[in-house]
Amino acid sequence: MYFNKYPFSQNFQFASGYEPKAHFQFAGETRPVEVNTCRPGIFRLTVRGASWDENYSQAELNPEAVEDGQPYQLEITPEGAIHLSNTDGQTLLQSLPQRTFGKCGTASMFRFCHQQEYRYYGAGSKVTGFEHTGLRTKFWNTDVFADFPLEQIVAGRPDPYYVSVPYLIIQTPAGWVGLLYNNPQATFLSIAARLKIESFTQVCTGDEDAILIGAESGQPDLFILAAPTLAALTRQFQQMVGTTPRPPLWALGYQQSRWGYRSVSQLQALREDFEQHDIPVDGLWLDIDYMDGFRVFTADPAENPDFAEEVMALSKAGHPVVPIIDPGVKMDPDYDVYQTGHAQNAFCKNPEGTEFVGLVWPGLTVFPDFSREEVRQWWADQAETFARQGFVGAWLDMNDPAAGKSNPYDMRFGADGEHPHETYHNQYALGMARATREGFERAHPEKRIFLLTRSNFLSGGKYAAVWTGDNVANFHYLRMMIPTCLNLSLSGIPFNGADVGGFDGDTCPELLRAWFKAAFLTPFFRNHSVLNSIKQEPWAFDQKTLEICRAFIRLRYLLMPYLYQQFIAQQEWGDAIMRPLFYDFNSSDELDLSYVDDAFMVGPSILHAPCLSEDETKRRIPLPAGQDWYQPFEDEWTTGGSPLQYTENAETSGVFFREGSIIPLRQDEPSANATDLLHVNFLIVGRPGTEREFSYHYTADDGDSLSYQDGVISTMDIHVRISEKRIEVEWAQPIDRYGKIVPAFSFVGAFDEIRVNGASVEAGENDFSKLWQHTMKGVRGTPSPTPFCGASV
Ligand code: NBV
Repeated sequence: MYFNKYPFSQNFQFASGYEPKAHFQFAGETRPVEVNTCRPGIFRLTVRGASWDENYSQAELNPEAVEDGQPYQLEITPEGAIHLSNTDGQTLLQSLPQRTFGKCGTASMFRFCHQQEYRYYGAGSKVTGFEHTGLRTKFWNTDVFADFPLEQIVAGRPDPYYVSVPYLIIQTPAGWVGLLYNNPQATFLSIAARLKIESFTQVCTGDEDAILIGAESGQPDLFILAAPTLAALTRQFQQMVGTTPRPPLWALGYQQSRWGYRSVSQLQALREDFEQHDIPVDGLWLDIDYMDGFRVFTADPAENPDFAEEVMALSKAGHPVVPIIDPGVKMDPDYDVYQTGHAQNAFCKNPEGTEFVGLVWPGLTVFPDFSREEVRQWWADQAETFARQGFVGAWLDMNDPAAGKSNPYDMRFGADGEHPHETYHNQYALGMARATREGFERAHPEKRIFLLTRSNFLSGGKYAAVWTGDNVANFHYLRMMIPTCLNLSLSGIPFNGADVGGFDGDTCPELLRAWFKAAFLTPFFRNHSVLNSIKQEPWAFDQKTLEICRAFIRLRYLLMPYLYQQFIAQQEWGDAIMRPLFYDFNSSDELDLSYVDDAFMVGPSILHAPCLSEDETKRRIPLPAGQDWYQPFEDEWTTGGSPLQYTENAETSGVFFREGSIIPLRQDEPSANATDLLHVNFLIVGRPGTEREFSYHYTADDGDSLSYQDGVISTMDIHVRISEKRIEVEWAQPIDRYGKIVPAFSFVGAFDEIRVNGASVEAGENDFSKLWQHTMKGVRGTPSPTPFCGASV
């Protein structure tokens, strides 16, 4: 697997014809092909023959689970050209006759026509940029710091990256298309890419106007999805690959990690630091040094003498301890995990048929073969025993898989090592996540489990959230966070985030502040840094940095009920959580949203456009048209449509609430981490002086158990009517099995008359801007009114 070389279409033989429901024709041979319409708007083309008869993909794809879709037409001509059109006869995507499907030995590719107007997104986790025109990329889960020179990482765009999702999203003038290559081996994409000889002379390859999607080996299995909007396409794709299970609330809170946290007593002290600095925090994370000689599923008895009791105690106090779990098992005959794994033939083989040995933290290390069900069961048993010590979450690392300097091609899969490395390489992390989740769920059948993984594969979002791996503490990686997270979000892994503050190298106060501000609304929010780097907890630098980090963490907790609703919508329908602006809005003549990679939506109602450069305090914010926006930091209204010149000061950021929405907030002071979803302050984002009606549906549950699956939830429906300076709110609670929701309401702007369920509410009891400012201050001892905010009714 060469990172920088790609199958070249000139070396491919393209099918000269297509026999419906039968095969592609090549000179002297045919290849059977199956074409299915799985659901309206979801087509599948599977080609067989020679080495392609079996598909080794372990991605769980379930097109039958897709609720609705629009009818589209997929036609394949006798010359093998593909034509995708909508019911109005408009073409979304097409390919050329006798130049659509090609083979080159074990490799395969589909070739489609690129159009100038197309825009491209998705492709999982990449740091190559947001919109993908011109990109050539491979999918090969990579331990980036091990496989690229540092100088190429620090200011560069290393590719391939940790996660493989061979899924390309295409915006066409007639609708949205998704191309998914369900192939676990080394897959590739070339999107109107131009080639150079020795990086100088550009040559014409004939593929400048083509989209190539294919694999170096393995069965060609192409899904083509079509939908009128990106939101509809994303729902379709998410429902097909599986939506993200409803997470425990704590996983949405602020997480504190660092390579160097090695004992639970250290985490206990950390917790006290948070308390002392009046900063809410949820998960506290343990990196590899907590283990006994880096043996997975153990704890160092010297550092952690009362491991289970201490873990339980912290967890009971509301701070789940999240331990790192590496797949590598120390090759130590006196270590029970190695013993049982060895006895059960659980480890990958080398070509000579003995256990494949890699070189990672524990020294000589063997690797469980997660491709096999019986090995996943064995691993789940180990994980179950481990989780019983009080863990409801885990952090899966090095599962690219990383075997150090040992040649990965010597790592084979199957009980007798019968499958070559590339067959399961990209899905190693998927198998590890499935098995670990199963073990943790068995240990805590009544609880929601949270897993974070570094690598992942297509459909893996339902087992584990993903962080963007080892980034660098510099502004380049801060800028890359938004495009990387956005593309991951659209690729079926919506629960994601970056190492806040930067992992490698030393951060500095300016960067830490900027990163906290930029990331406070990303789906996953964790501060993490490398061993021996300068410390980067919120209080590690000066008072100003502490206050800003604290303020933005508190704002996240204030917005926790809103964030949680986005995870419910993800689980139920597959809606993206963090989204590009064009997910909810159209570009206008003045404002092209296609390339906006420095601003994002969180759910449908909040837009965030942070400053991302060292010396940037002013920036242009593309506020979508047809819409008024409320700026909580400035307590001002703005009308969207043209780019806004925004000036950020130390304590503000470009946050905008969409007019016509309702944002559920915490009612209490957000200095504690626990969020009470029954006591909610509904912020009505309605602009006085308009004529408008809008509605909202809110769901509460205990945020921790699975009782919501048995209907133990409470819901609230709210309807708002604004007429000039008068606002009327009506609410009802159709379901209260989890308990009564005790609502409060806040408003932005001066209304003369406010009525809630017919009763008049005094203006002044509900001033949202005061509440926002109060939350920002975050200074211990600030008097907190009761209720903290909102007009109680
Ligand atoms: O376990 C140590 C680190 C961890 O902190 C980081 O987040 C992972 O991405 N881990 C990689 C292994 C060592 C990498 C040099």
